[in-house]
Amino acid sequence: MHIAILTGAGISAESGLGTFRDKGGLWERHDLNDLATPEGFARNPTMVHDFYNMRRQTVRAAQPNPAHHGLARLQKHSQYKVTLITQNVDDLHERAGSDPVIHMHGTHLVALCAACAHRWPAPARMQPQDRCPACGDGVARPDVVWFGETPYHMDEILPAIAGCDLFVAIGTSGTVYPAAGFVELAREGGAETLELNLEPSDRASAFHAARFGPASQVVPTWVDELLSR
Ligand code: BJW
Repeated sequence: MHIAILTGAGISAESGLGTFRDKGGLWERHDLNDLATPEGFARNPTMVHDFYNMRRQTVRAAQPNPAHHGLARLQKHSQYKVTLITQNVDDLHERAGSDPVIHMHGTHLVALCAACAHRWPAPARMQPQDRCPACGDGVARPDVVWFGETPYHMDEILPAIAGCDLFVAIGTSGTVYPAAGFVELAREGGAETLELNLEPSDRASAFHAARFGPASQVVPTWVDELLSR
C-alpha cells in the first residue's frame, strides 16, 4: 500500500511553532503580503529577514513531538511505501528520523541566491547586504516558497498523490493551493482520503474520513493501528 502524507503547520504546533491562520497565528499578527511575497521582500528585505531570523531561531530551539516521531516510525516500516510531503519550512520531520521528506514550500534553514539559485546553509542571522557566496552578486533570501512562486518538487509530488492508495492530510487548514487541491487529485486516482486535524479544516468535506484532536495524540494512535494490521 502506498500512503501519501501531507503535513502542515498544525503538526508542529505542539512543538511550540506558531501556525498561520489559527487564532493568534502568524498571519493574524503580520500581513502576509509584506512577509510572504517576493514583492514584500523587494519592498522591505530587513523586515522579511527579521521575521525569518526570528522563526529560524525558534525552530532551532524546538523539538519534534510524538506526531513527527509517529510518522517516522510509519515511514521506516517496510510494509508500506510512505511519501511524506510537508508544507512546513522547519526540519522537525528530519530530526524525528523521517527520510526522505519533500519540502514543497522550502526550508528557512537554507539560503537561496535570487540571481543564480545557489543554495547554502542559512546563517542564524540573514541580512539585506548578504551576497551569494557562489556568484558574489545575487541577493540572499530564505529558501522558502512565497505566494505567487511555484512550489518545489511538483514533478515528484503530483504523481505520488495521483497514484497513492491512501492520502492523509495532517494539521493543514486547506486554504493554500496547490496543496489544498491534493485531496481531489488523490480521490480522482481512486485513493481513500483521511484528514487528521485539531478540528475540521476548510476542506474537511472533501475527505472520506477524519479524526479530530491534537496531532501529538491522533497521529501516533493512527500509526499504531496501521502498524498492528
Ligand atoms: C492542529 C493543531 C494541533 C493547529 N494538532 N492540528 C485563488 C484561488 C486559488 C489559488 C490562488 C488564488 N489566488 C492565489 C492563489 C495561489 C496561492 C494561494 O493558494 N492563495 C490562497 C491563499 C488563495 N498559492 C500560491 O501562490 C502558491 N503557488 C502557486 O500556486 O503556484 C502556481 C503553481 C501551482 C502548481 C504547480 C505549479 C505552479 C505558493 C504558496 C506558498 C505558500 N507559502 C507559505 C509561506 C512559506 C514560508 C513560511 O513558512 O513562511 O506557506 S504561506 C503559509 O501557508 C505556509 C504554509 O505552508 C501554508 C499552509 O498553511 P498550513 O500549514 O495549512 O497552516 P494553517 O495555519 O493555515 O493551518 C494550521 C492547521 O493546523 C489548522 O487547520 C489547525 O486547525 C491545525 N492545528 N494546531 C493538529 N495541535
